[in-house]
Formats: sequence, C-alpha cells, structure tokens
Amino acid sequence: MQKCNLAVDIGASSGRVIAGYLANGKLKLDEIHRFDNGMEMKNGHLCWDIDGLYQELVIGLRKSVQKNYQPTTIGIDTWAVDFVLLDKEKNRITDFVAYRDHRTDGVMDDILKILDRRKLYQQTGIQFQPFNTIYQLYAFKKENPELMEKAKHFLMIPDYLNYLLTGTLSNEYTNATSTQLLSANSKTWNQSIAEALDIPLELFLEPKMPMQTLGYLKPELQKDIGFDVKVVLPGTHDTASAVVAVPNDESIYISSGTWSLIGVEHDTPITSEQAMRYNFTNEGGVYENIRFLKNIMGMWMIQEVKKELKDQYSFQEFVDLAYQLKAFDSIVDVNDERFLSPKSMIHSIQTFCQETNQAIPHSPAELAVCIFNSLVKSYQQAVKEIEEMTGKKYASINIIGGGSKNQYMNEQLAKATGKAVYTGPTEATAIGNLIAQMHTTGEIDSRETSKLMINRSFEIQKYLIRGEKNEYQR
Ligand code: LRH
Repeated sequence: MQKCNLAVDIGASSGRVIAGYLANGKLKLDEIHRFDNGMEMKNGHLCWDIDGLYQELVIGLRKSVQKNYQPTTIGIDTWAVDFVLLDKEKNRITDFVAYRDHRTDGVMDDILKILDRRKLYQQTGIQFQPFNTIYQLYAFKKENPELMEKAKHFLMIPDYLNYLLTGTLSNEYTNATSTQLLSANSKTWNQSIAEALDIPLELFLEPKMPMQTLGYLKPELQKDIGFDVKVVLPGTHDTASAVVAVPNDESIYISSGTWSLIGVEHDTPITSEQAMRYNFTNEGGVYENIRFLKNIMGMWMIQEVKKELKDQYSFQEFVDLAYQLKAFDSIVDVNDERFLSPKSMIHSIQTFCQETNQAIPHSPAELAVCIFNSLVKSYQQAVKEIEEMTGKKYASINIIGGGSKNQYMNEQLAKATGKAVYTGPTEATAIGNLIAQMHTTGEIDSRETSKLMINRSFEIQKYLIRGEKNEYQR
C-alpha cells in the first residue's frame, strides 16, 4: 500500500480528489476521482448541491483505498465567499446559495451608505465585489430575519465539509479573508464592521491558520474507510492553495480557471487609495503573507458560451478557432457586472459591442477571439497596475491552473506585455493543497524546499517574443 495525502479540490464547474506522495524527490499526483459541479435553482435562488459534493468526497476517499492507497491526511479547498449557517444544535438552516445568485443585486450600494468605502477598504483590504460574503450575509438577513435570529454558527464551504468529516467547527483563515469581514492587519473578525451591519459576531470562530491538523475522521467514516485519516487545513480557499504552487516568486502569477486571479505575494496589505481605485484585494496567504491580486472574470465567459452552444465545441476547439480567425478586434470590459451572471453570455457580449460601436461577434470563432483578447487586455492592464503599486518591474508572468493550457491567450499575453510567459503547473490548486498538508506532517520542511519540488516535479512551459517577428519559443 502506498501512503498518500489526499487533496479535495472543488471548483465551480468540477471537483477532484487527488492522491499525492513524494517519490525520488518529486511530488507525484494521481487523480482518484473527478466529478461535476454546478449551480441549480432551489427555493428561488441559485444554489450548490452541498450534500452531493460531500457524497463525492466520500466516494473519492473510498476509491483511494480501493486503488491501494493509505491516505494519512486529507485537505479540502473550494472557491471562496459562500457559506451556510447552523443553529445551536449545529443543524444547517440555510441553503448553500451561490455567489452568482441575484440576491446581492444592489446590496453593495446599500452597505456603502452605512459604511465608509475608504474605511472598509483600509480595514479589510478586500476588493469590492458584489458577491463578497458581507453582502450575501446582509441580503440573507434582510430576506430571512427569523433564520438569522436562530443562526449560531457561520461556516464557509470547506469549513462545512470539514465539519461533516470531523464534527469540528472551524473558520479557516485564508477563506475567511474573502468575507470582507476580517481586519487585514490583525487577522481577526472586525467588530465595528459587524456591529454596523448588525451581523452577530458570535457566529464566527477565531480564524484558524492553515497548515495545522483540524481533527480525525468521525468514527463511522473511519470504519467505512478503514484508516485513521487526519483532516488537515490547507489554504481552504482554492486561490490560496494555487498560489502556493507558483513555481517562481519573482513572477506575477495568474491563477486561471473559472476566474483569473492576477497578482503577487506581499508581506503586508497594500490598502492605498490607488489599490482601492484599481480594486485590488489583499487576501490571506497560506504562509500568513498577503495575496495582493485582482479578480478578473476569467474562463467563465467561454464556459458559458460553450454551454449556450450546447457543448458543440471543446475548449481546445475554441482555441483552434481563435487561431484560424485572421482578425477580429472587438474588446469587451470583462469586469463589467453584466457578465457575472447573465441570462445569455453571448447576448451580453453582443450588446456590449453594439453599445460601444464595435463589430458584433456572431460566429463561435469571433466570440472566442473577443473573449480571449478581452481577457488578455485586462491582464495587461492589471500588470501595469501591479508594477505601479509595488514599484517593481516584473520580467515574467506565470500562469497556473487549467486555463494555462490556452496557448492562444498565452501567446497574446507575451505579445501584449513583452514579458516572458511561463505556464504550469495546471493542477496548481491540488498541488498547493498537498504541499500545505506535507508542511503540516513535516514531509516538506520549508517554503524553499516546496518551490524546488514544484520545479523538479512539473513541466513549466515558456512563451517568449523573439525579435521583431513575434515568433514564440516553447
Ligand atoms: C476562484 C475563487 C476566487 C473567488 C471566487 C469566488 O475559484 O475562489 O478566488 O474570488 O472563486
């Protein structure tokens, strides 16, 4: 039997259970189980199927044993901001409403009439996004005052899954920062913000730092699996885990998936006027540092177009179509709120182009080029902003995550920024999750060792502009 650590990495469109172990100085990955995820309408709101996700997680655990692994630890990461509330008996009293649900429409503006925008940013360091937990909690309270009265515990998705595994309640730090309710400097829940919004502070537990053991599988699960598996906290926010797997500290990173998260790591929060204006965020990092980054709409746009076109084209086919199209220049502002949760992504893109007097994309190739070029434009702008705010010039950009397979965008980004563009690892989130588990068990002793390990274990590709001809070397 091979001992392993298990990473449970659940994104907005799919989840994975991945076994990881060290062999000959390299980190080996084995995907044990993969499943779909998505939102569905329930009680008038877009929700996640949290019970279904938990079942898939347990299936993954069982499969690992069937594949002859002995899991010693398990760690969970998912997307941020979403939560459930439990009553005093620790029973769930809310659905797992998804952040793209329209319950938060207009709520940020309402809150910014109560709280001063600048103060809120200075205290939390978190970027203004209409779906942050703070706005969701406020919307929930307005719609369900009687349930809010009953609520005793606030858990984010990984916290809740950890609770189901172990029976232990916790609020993990990296994910908690995405609520916009934590003080960036003290790393504790911000009393004055909670009080101003009448959100009871008793709902929250003192944030727990990643890289520590939370507990063990509940006895019935232990019996089922046959092993005493330790439940460990990685960066439970998927982006926090992904950033751990950035191969090179000197690059700007882009974690490319449903969202594109572009930024750098920093020792302390940057909450300047400029950072607020550029809407950058200071989320908590696994190494207790800061992920100074910006959320950019990301592959969600092409995922939605793909779905609308009845999955006739794969992602790679969209990339191929983009290469074949000679020129199509229309650009949309990918961070326009209309693209967050539209009825039709295609229609929203087309109306944006129409309103801005640009050619309207109709064919799948035109839509793909419009989305890819618009994303690249927005990355290019963010790179400029990062350099301006940190006062540093970066020679390279490293794209991690599944979206790094988009060669068209990688080449366009190299061309637009003149920087070397590195891509990989594609499984960054699971890798970062596993590394945090290995730090906890002592299998990896330092951040430096983990960086060496990543570079040794995974293929990193390089796109570079060569001379005048804009040729790329791979
Ligand atoms: C990426 C992500 C991102 C959040 C968003 C809700 O999966 O966690 O960091 O802002 O989802």
